Amino acid sequence: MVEKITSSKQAIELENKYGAHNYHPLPVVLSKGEGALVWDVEGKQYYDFLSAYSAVNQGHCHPKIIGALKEQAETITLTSRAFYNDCLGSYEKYVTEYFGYDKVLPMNTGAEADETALKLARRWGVVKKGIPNDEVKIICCEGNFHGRTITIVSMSNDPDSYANYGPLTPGFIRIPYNDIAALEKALNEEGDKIAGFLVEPIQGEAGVYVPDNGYIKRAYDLCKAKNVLFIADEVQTGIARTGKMLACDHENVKPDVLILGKALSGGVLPVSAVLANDDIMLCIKPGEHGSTFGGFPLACKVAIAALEVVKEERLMEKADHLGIIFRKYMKDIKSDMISLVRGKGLLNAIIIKPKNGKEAWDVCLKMKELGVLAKPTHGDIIRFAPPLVITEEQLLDACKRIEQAILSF
Ligand code: IF1
Repeated sequence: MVEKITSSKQAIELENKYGAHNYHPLPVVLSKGEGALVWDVEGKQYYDFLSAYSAVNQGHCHPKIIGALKEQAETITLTSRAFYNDCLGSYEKYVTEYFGYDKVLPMNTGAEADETALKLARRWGVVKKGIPNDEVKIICCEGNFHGRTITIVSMSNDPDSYANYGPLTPGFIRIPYNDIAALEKALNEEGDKIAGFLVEPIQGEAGVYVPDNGYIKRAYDLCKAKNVLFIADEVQTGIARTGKMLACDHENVKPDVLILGKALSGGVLPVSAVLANDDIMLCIKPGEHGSTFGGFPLACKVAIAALEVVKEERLMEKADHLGIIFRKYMKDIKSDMISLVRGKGLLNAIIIKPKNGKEAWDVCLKMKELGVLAKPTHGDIIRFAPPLVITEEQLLDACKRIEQAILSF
């Protein structure tokens, strides 16, 4: 029997009883969304300041994206890649022109796209750079978050991600983030064996950790000098979130391998992608990689609509403009609980100094009460990333509520 949900309490109890306990959500049960707003089962309205970890940049249930979904859903949804379909080619042309690459490899989740990029880099390392198979290395960063598969958690230094999931995948060199000297050292020591450097231009999970100006560009240049692929995980930072189309655009760096996910579908379907030029992408040949759903007709139509919305509604400019307003507002709040405000565009975080035993989690509960949803991370950081379609008026109203929550302690 399918139970009908009539209260938040009931929904939470069901999830607790029948779902794996791999999450610890804020106690709010959402049942509807529109633009920057969401509503819970009881009908209470909130500003969504998480946007499903930046997947819903275009806003909840964007009519254009949902329109594309509906129309395609009634035509054909999935063909597999055993046959051609009449959506994939147009999408591939659109997305490669949009981001300026020769080719795209479509996948579904961010983790799959990261896995794909790792496979592609290893393959390129063997085939093009001449590294012996089984000796290829990839550099990653401390504090990284690239997803949850075994190979990806093998890069992580967060025990929550990797502990007791062994044996882990070898072949990674982990260096401190935002540390050019460490990258240079690793490249000098083992450059001949290194195929790629995988990096988030801003570290999301690490608490919206923004590297020093120039880090990305200098890292890119170092990679070029050693014939190492610069691989950018823009799953969270890409698609207008930080005020540019890609976070790498802030430093005019064009990654050799670009990883996108989340907002590529506006949060409507799991749609991810790896983009690269022919020299790299054609290292993978028929039968050597893929996925049942990757590039399915529904995803293609939804992703095109989602990318069109970003340009039509000038979401880059909006994120840039509103981000400046948001950070200034947060910095001006007179509370010793806010020890730092950081971010770019509408990907921001504040660091909370606990007060009277109250920490970031308590602040989030109070904000929830006052109609703003955000999630704490690492105990003392709150991430703020509303849908980019939020209006200035809505943003200021939300800022007031955030201020009120913080001042209540
Ligand atoms: C969860 C964090 C955010 C990502 C980057 C790949 C992926 C992600 C840069 C994988 C996913 C998520 C997943 C989500 C929590 C979340 C997150 F706090 F854990 F780190 F956003 F900040 N690359 N990020 O941020 O994408 O396979 O999930 O589609 O619940 O695990 P995915």
